Amino acid sequence: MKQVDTTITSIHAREILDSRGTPTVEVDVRCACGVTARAASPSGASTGVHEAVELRDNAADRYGGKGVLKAVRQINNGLNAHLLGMDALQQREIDDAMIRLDGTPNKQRFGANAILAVSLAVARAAAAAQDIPLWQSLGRGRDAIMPVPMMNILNGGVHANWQGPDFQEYMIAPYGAATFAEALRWGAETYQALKAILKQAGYSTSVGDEGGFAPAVSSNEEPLRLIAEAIERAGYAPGKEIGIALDPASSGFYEDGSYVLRTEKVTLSAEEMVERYRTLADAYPIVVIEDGLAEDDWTGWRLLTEALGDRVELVGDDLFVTNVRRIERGIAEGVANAVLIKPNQIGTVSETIDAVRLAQQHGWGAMVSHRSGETVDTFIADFTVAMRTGHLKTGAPCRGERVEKYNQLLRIEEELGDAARFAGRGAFVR
Ligand code: 2PG
Ligand code: MG
Repeated sequence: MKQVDTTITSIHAREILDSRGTPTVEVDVRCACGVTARAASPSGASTGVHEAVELRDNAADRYGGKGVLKAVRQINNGLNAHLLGMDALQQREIDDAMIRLDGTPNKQRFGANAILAVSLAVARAAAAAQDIPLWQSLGRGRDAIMPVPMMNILNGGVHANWQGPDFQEYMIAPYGAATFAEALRWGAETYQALKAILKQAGYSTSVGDEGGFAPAVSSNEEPLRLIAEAIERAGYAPGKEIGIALDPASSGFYEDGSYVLRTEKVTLSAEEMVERYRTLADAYPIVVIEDGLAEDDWTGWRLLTEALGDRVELVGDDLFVTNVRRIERGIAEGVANAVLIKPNQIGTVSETIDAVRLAQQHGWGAMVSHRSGETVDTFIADFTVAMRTGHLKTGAPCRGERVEKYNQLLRIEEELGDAARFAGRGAFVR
C-alpha cells in the first residue's frame, strides 16, 4: 500500500439529474495527495416511511419542489468545514462526525442524500489514494465474491405508473452459471427472449423505471408465466439454472389493513396474501420474495415467515430500511430471513456495513440494491463484491444507469482473474 497524504482538502457538492430527470446530489472529494473522487446519491420512488430523510428544497418554482440546493448548501457551506483536514482512510470517523453534526435520528438536518454522497465519495477517494480498486479497499483483505445479478426484467407498481402488475418487480436470478459474466449473459438473453414473447402477445415492450418491460398484464401471476417461458426460450432451465425473485413492494398497495390488487380487482388480507405467495411459490421457481407484506405489518410478516421462511428468501426492504435497530427487531421476532441493503436508506457507508454485518452474523441473507432513481455511480457493485453478500439487484440489462453497475462487475471479475468466485445458488439463505 502506498504511503500518501489522504487528508481531505476539499469537498464540493453540486445538483445533478438522476435517471428520472429529478435532481440529486453529487459530491467531489479531494485529498492532499491530489486524487479526486466523485459520487452521487440515488433516490427511491417506493420509499419506506422509516427511511432516513431525503432533503428536498420544496420550492415550487424549481423542479416541482424536488431541487436539492438546500442539501448542496449544507455540504458546501456547513459540513465541509468540519470534515476538511480529516483522513479519508478513516471512513467511520468521518461518518460518525456527520451523524453527530446532523444530530437527528433520521438525518433530517443535512439530509441523507447530502450525507451519503459525501460518505460514498470519501470511500472512493480512499481507494483512489491507495491506488487500489474500490472493492479491494472496502473489502479490507476479505476474499471477494461475485454476486448473482438479480435482474428486474418486468416492472410494475409505481415504477410503471400502475399500468402493469401491482407487484413492482419480477427478477431473474441466473444462479446456475459458472461466473458472473455468464450469469449476466443468461439474464440478458432471457430479457431479449421476454421482449420477443411480449411482442408476439401484442404487449408493449416499453420499459419502466428500472429498465424492465412494463406490459399491461391482467394478473400478478401472468408475468411469472411469461418469464418462465422466456427462460426456456433462451435455452435455460427454470429453477435449475435460473430462478425468479419478486419484489411486490406491497406497502404501495396496502390500504387500511388490506392488500388491494387493482389488476385483479381483489382485496386480500395478510393471510390471503401469504396463501397467494405459497401458491405462486409452488408453481414457479421463486427463490426470493422481498416486501411481500407491508412495512409495518409485523403480524402478517410473521405469518409469511412461518409459511415460507424455510424455502424462500424473505427480504425486508421497507420493513427494515437498512436500519440496524429494525433489523434487530426482525431477528428477535423471527420475522423475515434477509435484509435489503440500500445505502441511501440509512445515509452512510459505515452504517450500511453495520447492517450487512448484523444480517451475516445471524445467518441472514443480505441483498444489495440500487434505487429506482439512479445515476451512473457504480458504488454498490464494488460494495457487494467486498461485503460478500452474494447477490445484488440493480435493474434490467437495459438503461445506462442500470447496465453500468453490471458492467462494473464485469470489470471487477476480470480484475480478480483466477481469484474470482461466483456466489451461485449458495447466495440465497434458503
Ligand atoms: C425497491 C426499490 C429498488 P425504490 O423497492 O426495492 O428496486 O425501489 O428505489 O423506488 O424504492
Ligand atoms: Mg423493494
